[in-house]
Amino acid sequence: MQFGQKLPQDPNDRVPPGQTLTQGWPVLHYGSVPYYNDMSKWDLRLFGLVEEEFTISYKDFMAFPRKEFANDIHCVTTWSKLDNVWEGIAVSELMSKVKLKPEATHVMLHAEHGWTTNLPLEDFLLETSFLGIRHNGVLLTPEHGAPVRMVVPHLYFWKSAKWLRGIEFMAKDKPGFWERNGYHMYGDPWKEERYDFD
Ligand SMILES: Nc1nc2c(c(=O)[nH]1)N[C@H]1C(S)=C(S)[C@@H](COP(=O)(O)O)O[C@H]1N2
Ligand SMILES: [Mo]
Repeated sequence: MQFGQKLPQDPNDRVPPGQTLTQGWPVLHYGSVPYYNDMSKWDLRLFGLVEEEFTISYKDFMAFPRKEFANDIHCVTTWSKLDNVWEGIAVSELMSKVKLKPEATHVMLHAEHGWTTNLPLEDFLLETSFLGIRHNGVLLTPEHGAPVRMVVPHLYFWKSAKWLRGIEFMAKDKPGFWERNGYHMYGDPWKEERYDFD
């Protein structure tokens, strides 16, 4: 078991300001859930500021080595869920397939149906960020992002794109879907970086 985040002993120290604990796992997203019936049409694309684009098939993606990750997740709508145990693919595993151009500083995650979210490259590359496949022993359901979702537990959970299909490397920060609609560009739950309406 790898504890990526350093989780304090006292559960109260694990709940950011303005958050309330939930035992369940709410489903939240914009638009409809994609249900896949032909995985030969699925791929994951690494593009933008890379020396050579890399597209991986479902079969090859699922053959990547997996690891266990444990974390707490914090949704901007104020629920937090502690002690999640995931099986996923380390970002470093994926990144061993591409060479980044030196100008790359930010990442745009592209999900099914064109939904996007942005984050700094540094945050994407953290050892605690990963591509999640199983949650608490169960394969991700379509509602929670199957076959694979991004998990970036140190930021509000909207940065954890469900139904991930592409990772774009960029030379500057650009707003994704919710960020264009008033959500914070970074989204640190400990600083309550929820919305940024100006
Ligand atoms: N593709 C996609 N991913 C998404 C979203 C979305 O609308 N589309 N919503 C985000 C938001 S706002 C949250 S809180 C989490 C919710 O994940 P869950 O439904 O598994 O709890 O997914 C995030 N990832
Ligand atoms: Mo959210």
